[in-house]
Amino acid sequence: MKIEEAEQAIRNILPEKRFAHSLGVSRTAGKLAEVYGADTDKAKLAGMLHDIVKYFPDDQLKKIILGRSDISDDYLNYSAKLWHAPAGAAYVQEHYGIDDREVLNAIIYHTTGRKGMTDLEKIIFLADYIEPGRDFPGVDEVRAAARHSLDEAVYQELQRTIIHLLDKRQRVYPKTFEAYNDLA
Ligand code: DGI
Ligand code: FE
Ligand code: FE
Repeated sequence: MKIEEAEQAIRNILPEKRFAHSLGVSRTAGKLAEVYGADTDKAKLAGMLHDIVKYFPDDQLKKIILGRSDISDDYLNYSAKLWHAPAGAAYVQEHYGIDDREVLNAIIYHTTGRKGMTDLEKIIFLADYIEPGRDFPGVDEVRAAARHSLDEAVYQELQRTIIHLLDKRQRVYPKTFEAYNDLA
C-alpha cells in the first residue's frame, strides 16, 4: 500500500483530530527513521495506519482479537485501550493486504511495547508519544532525548507511562513491564 493510499484510507475512517495525530505520527516516524537508519517508507506507513481501528467499538475489537489465533487473548484481561493495536494490524493485513511483518509488528506493539523491540517498533512507539500534536507534562523531555538516543527516549516514555498507570491504579500489561526492564 502506498503512503498516499494509507492517508486516504484513514481520512475516511478516523475523525479529524485522530487523522491529524496519525499524520503527525507518520511524519515524525519518517524523520526518526532517517536519523536512526530505519526504513523511512515502512515508518511512515506504520505511523499512518497505527490507530486505524481506534474508534471501532470495543466488542468489535474483541471479536477481531478472538478471531485471530496469532493475537493473544490475554489482551482482553487488560484495558480496552490496548486492543486497537493488535486489532489494527489484523485489520490492515485483512483489508489492505499488508503482509510486511515489520510494519505489522510496529502497529501491534505501538501501545504496549515489548522486550527486544526492533528500531522500527521503537520509532512508532516513540513517534506516537512525541508527534507535534501531543501536549502533556514531560513530552518535551522525551522529545529532547529522542534527538540523541532512541533507546533513552523509549525508556523515558515507558517509565512515564508505567508511573502514570500506577498512579491511576490501573493494570499494566506484562509486555510493557518487559519492555521497561529490557531498557532499564
Ligand atoms: O492510541 P493513542 O492514544 O495514540 O496512544 P496509545 O496507543 O499509546 O494508547 C495508549 C493508552 O493506553 C494510554 O492512555 C495508556 C493506556 N494503557 C492502558 N494500559 C496500558 C496502557 N499503555 C501501556 N503502554 N501499557 C498498559 O498496560
Ligand atoms: Fe494507539
Ligand atoms: Fe496513536
